[in-house]
Amino acid sequence: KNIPSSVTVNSQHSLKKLTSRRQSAHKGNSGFVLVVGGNQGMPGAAKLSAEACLRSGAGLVAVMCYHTNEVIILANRPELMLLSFENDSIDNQQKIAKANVVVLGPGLGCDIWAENNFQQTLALNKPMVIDADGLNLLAKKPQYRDNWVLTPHPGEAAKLLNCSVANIEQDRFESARAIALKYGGICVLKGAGTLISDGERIAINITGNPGMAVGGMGDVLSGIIGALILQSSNIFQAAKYGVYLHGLAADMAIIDGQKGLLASDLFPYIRQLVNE
Ligand code: NPW
Ligand code: AMP
Ligand code: MG
Repeated sequence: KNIPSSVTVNSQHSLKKLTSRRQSAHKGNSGFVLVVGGNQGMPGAAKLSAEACLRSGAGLVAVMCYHTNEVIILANRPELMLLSFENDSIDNQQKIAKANVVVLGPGLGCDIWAENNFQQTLALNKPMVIDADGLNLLAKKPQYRDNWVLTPHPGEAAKLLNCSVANIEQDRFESARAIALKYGGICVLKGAGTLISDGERIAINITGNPGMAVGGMGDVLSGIIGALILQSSNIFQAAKYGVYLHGLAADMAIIDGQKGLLASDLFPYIRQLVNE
């Protein structure tokens, strides 16, 4: 209802092809994503995001999480690596510097540990996806950058614009545009009919379903977009592609019904779609 004519539909036809793996590819040139999050009580958010990066085609993925969560993050996913700002070894610091893209926020929390990691990650000045508590922290001290994708749900969007969730939902098109204009980069305003805006252009997504209304689903999206930034011509394309693919994977995964869908059920479909 009431879709302005300036809004495009985020369909398969409007998406540019992802770059394919070269014959001579090696893990070092397939892209290195660093996921920062996973505070106490929320290791799963960082793990889901990191695994989504791997399944979306990143060559290397490392996680920076609260130290007591390190074992659980590596459990059953030994392909992941661990890094930390608190470890001052040269190897650790060199690896942090090598990350091509950072996903900042899944399960990060908002305590002192979170705030320190948030500030140190921003100082890396890499292309970034900011999600979840990363957005809650950004809203406290707004900054403007061209090289980030912000992925708020309406609750986080309300904090970013200092208004109520009702205000956001009243005019989602204007809200998405306003966030991109205030903070720079791309805003992905999540929910049924996710919007992707760079402040001028807006696309509305048509994939996805109510089965996705479960914890961890947004964390998976942040990882997909992080990995697709490495395979797209620009961050607007990466955000549009990621949202489309995330919704389509969920549409494929509800073969047994919408209720009971898990965020991790999307992984095999994400892998299939990213190769098509
Ligand atoms: P309410 O309660 O409906 O009135 P938060 P979060 C509102 C991690 N997770 N439309 C909502 O309003 C995340 O990564 C960890 C409208 C409430 O006020 C984060 O780091 C998981 N309003 C952290 O938890 C799995 C909406 O926003 C507020 C809305 C907190 O993230 C779960 C809630 O937002 C989770 O991903 C909507 N669609 N959605 C794990 N397994 O480790 C929300 N609101 O406080 O930022 O809570 O999104 O759960
Ligand atoms: P989060 O709230 O951060 O976990 O993100 C939830 C994810 O699921 C977002 O990508 C939403 O767009 C998606 N989602 C949640 N509910 C629906 C719905 N009813 N229809 C389509 N997508 C949804
Ligand atoms: Mg979320």
